[in-house]
Amino acid sequence: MAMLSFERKYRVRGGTLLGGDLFDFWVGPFYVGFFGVLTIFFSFLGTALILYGASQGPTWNLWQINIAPPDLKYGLGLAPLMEGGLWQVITICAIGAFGSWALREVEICRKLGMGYHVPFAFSVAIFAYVTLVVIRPVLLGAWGHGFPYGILSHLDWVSNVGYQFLHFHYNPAHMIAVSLFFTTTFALALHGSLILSATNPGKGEVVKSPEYEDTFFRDIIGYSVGTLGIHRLGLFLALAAGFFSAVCIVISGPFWSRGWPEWWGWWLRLPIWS
Ligand code: UQ2
Repeated sequence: MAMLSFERKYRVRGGTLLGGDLFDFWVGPFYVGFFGVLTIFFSFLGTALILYGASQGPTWNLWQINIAPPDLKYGLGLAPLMEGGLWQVITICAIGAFGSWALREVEICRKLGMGYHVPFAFSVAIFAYVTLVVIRPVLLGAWGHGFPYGILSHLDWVSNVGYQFLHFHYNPAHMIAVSLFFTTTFALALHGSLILSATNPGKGEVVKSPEYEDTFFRDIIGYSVGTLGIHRLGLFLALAAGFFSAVCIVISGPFWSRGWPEWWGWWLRLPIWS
């Protein structure tokens, strides 16, 4: 594998959290590390178990393959392998793989003396997943509340859980999460188009400086958030979207068990209307 001219310079020893120098090496372009080994272990085991589960199921149709969580009757206990136990072990593998990947990112950040923004951002995505398959099921008292691993089956789960609360769009945290997702795409559209407009000039034209980017937005709306600011804003919006997604599902059941439209009763009962 070809090495980029600057790559060798950054292949420094140390920064590891675990394993010392033992796994402190690269394979081709990839840093390994203790958590690289752990990521490989959990991903291979988890994938093998998914394939085994599929082989015991009724179909090889990619859309219909399903690894279901245990029945509610098993509560927070272990279930037999073919009755949700596979789902439990696969969930452990998934969390192990995601967590190891995040810690491998941390080790690379430490090697390079960079901030921990990337592993922090990834951790918010892991948090959203863990909320679905661990935190909420534990709060509700059964692993059976986790979502099934399958393309169509997980869509059915989302639909069923949504209808259980009559109309999920009335969930205030869901409203905030959706708004943040849209605002994220809006911010990236603004940023991506602005950068291309400045740095991808036509033939014979010169690349424009960030001052042009600032000036465009000051001309049109009187304000520029700045070249660093737009990236802070983007990270904030995206992480807040993931965070409120986790909030909107964890409050559904553990903290509110009626229809979400009913939650707005407090608004209708405000004394100012009478
Ligand atoms: C900006 C700026 C950038 C940008 C963008 C803006 C030079 C290259 C997109 C404009 C963004 C603003 C005004 C914030 C909009 C607010 C929300 C909530 C979407 O000023 O600095 O850097 O890419």
